[in-house]
Amino acid sequence: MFNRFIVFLVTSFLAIPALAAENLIINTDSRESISLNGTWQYIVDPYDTGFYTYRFTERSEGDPEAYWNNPVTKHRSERREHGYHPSNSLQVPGDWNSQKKELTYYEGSVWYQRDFDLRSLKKGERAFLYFGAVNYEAHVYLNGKKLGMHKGGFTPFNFEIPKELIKKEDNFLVVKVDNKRHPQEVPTVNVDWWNYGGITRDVKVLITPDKFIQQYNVQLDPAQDIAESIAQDRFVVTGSVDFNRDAGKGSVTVKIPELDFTRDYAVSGDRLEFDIELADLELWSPEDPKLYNVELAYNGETLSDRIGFRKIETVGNEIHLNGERVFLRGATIHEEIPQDVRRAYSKEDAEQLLGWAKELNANMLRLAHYPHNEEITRLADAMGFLVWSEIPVYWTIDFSSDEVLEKAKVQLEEMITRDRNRASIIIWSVGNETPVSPVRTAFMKSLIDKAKSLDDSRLVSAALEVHYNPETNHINDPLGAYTDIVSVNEYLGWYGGTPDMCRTAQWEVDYDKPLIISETGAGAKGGFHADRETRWSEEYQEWYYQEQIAMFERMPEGFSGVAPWILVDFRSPKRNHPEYQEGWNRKGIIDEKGNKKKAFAVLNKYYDEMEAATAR
Ligand code: GCB
Repeated sequence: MFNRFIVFLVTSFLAIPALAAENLIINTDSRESISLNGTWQYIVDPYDTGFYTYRFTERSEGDPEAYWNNPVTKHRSERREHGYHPSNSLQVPGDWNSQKKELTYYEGSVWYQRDFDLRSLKKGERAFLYFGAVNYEAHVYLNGKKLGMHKGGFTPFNFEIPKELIKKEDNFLVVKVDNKRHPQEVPTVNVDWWNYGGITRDVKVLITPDKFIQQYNVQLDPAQDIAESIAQDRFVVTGSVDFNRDAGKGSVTVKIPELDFTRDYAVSGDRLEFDIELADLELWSPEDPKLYNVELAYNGETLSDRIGFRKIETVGNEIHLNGERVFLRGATIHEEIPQDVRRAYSKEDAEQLLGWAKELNANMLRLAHYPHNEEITRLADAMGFLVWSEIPVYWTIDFSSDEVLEKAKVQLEEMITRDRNRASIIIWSVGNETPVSPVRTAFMKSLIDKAKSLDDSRLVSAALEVHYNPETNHINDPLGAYTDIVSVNEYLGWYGGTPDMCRTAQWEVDYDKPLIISETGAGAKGGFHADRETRWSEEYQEWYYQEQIAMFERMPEGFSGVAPWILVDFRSPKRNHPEYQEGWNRKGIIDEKGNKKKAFAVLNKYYDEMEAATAR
């Protein structure tokens, strides 16, 4: 952590633009901040004219034609070929595709601009520009200077604003956003979802003390034997706090008011670790999603968070939550609001999506196929969902490239760092349906090792593929040797044959680990009714799930959950049947207008039965 910070200090001192993302500041809602959400102005720049000269070299800082500059025209004879204007405006957060008809299909660069005022900083205070997410590549400029660049469309990042750059009024902020897909990026060019571009999540200026808590992790100590803890009513909560720099002298006060816990910890160096012994702790679970206020006070700043305490582990081929076996009644979602055809970003959006999952009686969410916004993971904590959170290592990434691996690791670290205090998250997924080869397996193992080194308190998985065989469907992807749970996507009856094939299907797993079906699904156009053998009818999809559910009875012993693909229809440019798809992946059990298809009731009934059968 310290090294990256030093790199930034040195580079800013030498006035070289710092291009490495800085260490992430977490729990930004709890800090002093100024929201930069709202109306921004924009320029669409498909040729990157604002970035490159006509010789295709990056423009220099003061170049009046660079779109991060806004030169004042002093005389009418002066030539100007760009400018920001209120008639070209976009709302932030939000994707551009849903806001401007002419940008629906656009993939390329858009320059975003807005002004903001900032109160003068007191001695020792610092200011940071924080972005919840920008898809995909963001170059950030303030008052004509580059602050930094970030790649990765679904994770947060921040840049410190050098003091000498800050003005009280009219700070000129420009972000170049580029969502072009590339073979060497994560995800790569080929995905089954809409590539929404833009500043898709919150933007804010954070004001912090000179020395502050940058990250922390407070959770039930994963090492304790939970059955013993419950029997003895003696729980250990373990905490770590990372400061932005060497803390020098001082102390952190940790409070959990509801448990009457307050203690001061003397600090030195850039990290503090502590253990707290507690009795009368109510554990977090889907049935009782108990959250405690946890406060960390340091150097004049108090961070407060809502934290649940629970233990997740595998025991043989079972998944155990708080010492008891749990069956995952899943719902998979994309971060999309179907009726508006846009990215989800707000609390209300999260309530819509998670509300549907609750109606289904799901207890688990698979957040596909990239880290979702913090409103979703925080609401999952509050509503009691177990969560699978994933990085977009999807299908055919360039597994032979160290650079691509590095990019995936950055996203993995940003995902884990932001959300490691969320009790709901039980599984970090390092990818989806990656094609089997030694180089792929080495790449994925390296991600698993990284996830474990960052967080050894959760399970790590990846959605694997299975190839159908009339004799047995053999789950033998070598990656299964390294994941904690074996997760497979299976579409028997949709991509392979018709649903009745489930009746004779046999399943065999090479690993003595919990097995979950991380996807299963069939397409149906909402409102289209026919006999059950007619593809795209609601009756076909209903039949598909009836046969699947009957088959689940015969799954191998460690069968521990299922996540139907998908809760609601979602936009995908790959889905071009003119009558039934029209640019939508129709595997939702809810259609794009929010109507439940017939299959919804089938799954709902199955979940009610599973809940009764596995009541804890
Ligand atoms: C899959 C993918 C998912 C697709 C789905 C489909 O296996 O993981 O991203 O959208 O199949 O509908 O084909």
